[in-house]
Amino acid sequence: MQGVILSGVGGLYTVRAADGSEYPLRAQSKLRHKRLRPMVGDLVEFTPGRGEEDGWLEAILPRRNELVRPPVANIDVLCAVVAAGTPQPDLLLVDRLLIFACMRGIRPVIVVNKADQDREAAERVLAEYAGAGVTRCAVSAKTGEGVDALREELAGTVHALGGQSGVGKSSLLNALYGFSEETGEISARIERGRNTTRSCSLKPVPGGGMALDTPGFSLLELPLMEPETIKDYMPELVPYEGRCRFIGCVHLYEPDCPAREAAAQGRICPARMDRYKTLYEDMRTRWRERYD
Ligand SMILES: Nc1nc2c(ncn2[C@@H]2O[C@H](COP(=O)(O)OP(=O)(O)OP(=O)(O)O)[C@@H](O)[C@H]2O)c(=O)[nH]1
Ligand SMILES: [Mg+2]
Ligand SMILES: [Zn+2]
Repeated sequence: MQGVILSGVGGLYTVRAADGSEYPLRAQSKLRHKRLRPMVGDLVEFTPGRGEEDGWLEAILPRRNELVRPPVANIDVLCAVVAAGTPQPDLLLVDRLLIFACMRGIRPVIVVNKADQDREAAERVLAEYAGAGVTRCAVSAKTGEGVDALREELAGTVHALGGQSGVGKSSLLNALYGFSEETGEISARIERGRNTTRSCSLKPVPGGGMALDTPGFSLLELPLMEPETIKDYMPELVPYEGRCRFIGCVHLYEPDCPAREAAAQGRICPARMDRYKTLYEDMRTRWRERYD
């Protein structure tokens, strides 16, 4: 039979078959010998057991993508969540999440939550990403505004919410699906942070998709890569490939660069270009120091 791993705790995996039934399974020793570690989100082949623990997980089908923290495979959509009010949006984190999603073949969606707090701020953030080739939603987990549209956008996909602490990721899961995630103020979270489990699970949601149920996905830094490749994951810059005076132009320092011109004229969002520069320079430093 085939199914998807919803969760795994202490070597016992819960696998959901196409008909919605769930099975507790352990990994067959041949998987363990091959050092194949099943992950939440894996599509697997298995033989169900009769009792609680005598079913076996036999094969892991090829992964489309995998995240490390949280450890999960085959994500379709990554929502980069920010707040229109507090905390102040960290758009550099949003940019990192978008680039990361693009690298991994995951569809990014920008969600500006807490639109009830500051509608204009919400619109400003959405406007910055007009050219970024992403779906953009303004929502409020509190009032429910925009929540139906977001649910429709995510229907039928395996999705995860990422973003700073306090932007309302858990509140959104609750508003979208009636989950009962813990939400709260920063102080309470730090208190709890000490023994928060690192595990995550997938929860089937109405509409056929699954949501990643986790404290949240935050990306402190991009995976190490050649700095020149970052531009390939910025949809605003892709059309300029090969149109600059210099081959391999990174659109930051070179003369006769139509992408820079576009940013100067506001056809590419200048603030996003500035953040691209920050990401590029950070990566250049990391790339130079990669063997230290
Ligand atoms: N005004 C307003 N407040 C909200 C909204 N969504 C969440 N909040 C509040 O923001 C705070 C943080 O919400 P959480 O859902 O815990 O945030 P989180 O992103 O899950 O935070 P971490 O779990 O720490 O990553 C809570 O006090 C929520 O009540 C919203 O749409 N509007
Ligand atoms: Mg949370
Ligand atoms: Zn250029």
